Amino acid sequence: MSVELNSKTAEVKRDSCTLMAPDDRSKYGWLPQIPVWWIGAAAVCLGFLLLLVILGLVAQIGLMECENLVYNLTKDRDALRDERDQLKRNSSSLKKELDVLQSQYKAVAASRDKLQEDVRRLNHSKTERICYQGWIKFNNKCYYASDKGAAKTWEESRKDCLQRRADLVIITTKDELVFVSKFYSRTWIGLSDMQQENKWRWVDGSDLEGRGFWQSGEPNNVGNEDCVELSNPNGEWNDMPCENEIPWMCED
Ligand SMILES: [Ca+2]
Ligand SMILES: [Ca+2]
Ligand SMILES: [Ca+2]
Repeated sequence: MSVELNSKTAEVKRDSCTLMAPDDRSKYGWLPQIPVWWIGAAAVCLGFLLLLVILGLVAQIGLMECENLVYNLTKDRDALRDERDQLKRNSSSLKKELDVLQSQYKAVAASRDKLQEDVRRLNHSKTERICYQGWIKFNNKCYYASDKGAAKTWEESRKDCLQRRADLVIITTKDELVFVSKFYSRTWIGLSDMQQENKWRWVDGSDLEGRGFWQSGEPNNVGNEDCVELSNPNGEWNDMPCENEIPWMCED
């Protein structure tokens, strides 16, 4: 259909409006009439294709990311394996070092034990007393018993001991009492109350502690008895005049 428009009269000449036959349409360049449903279907297809393309792209990107992830994981796994192998090697090396250290420790401990034993022996030999000739050793102390037949006052007896760089014996134990009593039936010991009556003091200046080993009824100070003898049969003590002359015993 064509329409002629007169601009002057603004009228449309209906006569000029004629319908063209279908065969004439191609002659004038007209496209065939496209059904609406076909356009819709094409749009749906295009949309579907577009969706497929997008999905394909997404899948491609996802695949690449997966590949990257697998690559990174494989790399990390290989690194961890290397680290594990290195740790194994380190562990083996440390175990060897530990064995060496344990062996060295045993050797040092054995050496220490030997040294301790040597020190013990040295200390023992250092403290072990050696007595002069003529002296008797008892409980690591040295004793000198006066010569047979010799007898002196208490003061002279003490003087003899001092000249021997010793002093009259000090009895501190029952064992020592028994040991000293074996030599003579009567023996001066280093105990007296000559400075103060009934205050018994040893020659080293110490006071008599405890009850001592007095015979029954002693000390009785009969006739001013200020010096102590040890007398048999059981070696117990008796005070008697210091001027009496009997054997004596020195202790160093
Ligand atoms: Ca003693
Ligand atoms: Ca007395
Ligand atoms: Ca007496």
